Amino acid sequence: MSTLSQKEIAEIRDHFDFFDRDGSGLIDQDEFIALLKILAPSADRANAVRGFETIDGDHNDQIDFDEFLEWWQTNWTVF
Ligand SMILES: [Ca+2]
Repeated sequence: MSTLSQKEIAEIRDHFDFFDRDGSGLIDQDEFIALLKILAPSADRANAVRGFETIDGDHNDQIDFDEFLEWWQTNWTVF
C-alpha cells in the first residue's frame, strides 16, 4: 500500500462516511449496494455483491475503513 497524505486520507474518509448512511463506522451490504446503484447504475446486484465480498477482506459482512481505504487505492473503478 502506498503512503497517503493526511489530506488524501481525509478525502477518502469523506467518501466512506457517504457510504456509511447510518453513521455506524462500518458499511454493510445494503448500504454498499444502495450507493453503488448511484455510482455505477450499470452494475447489477450480483456485481455489487461480488464487489462487496471482494472489499470485505475479513468476511465479517461489513466494510471497515481500513478495507475501504485499501480498495479505494487499488481498483474501485472495477465497476
Ligand atoms: Ca470486514
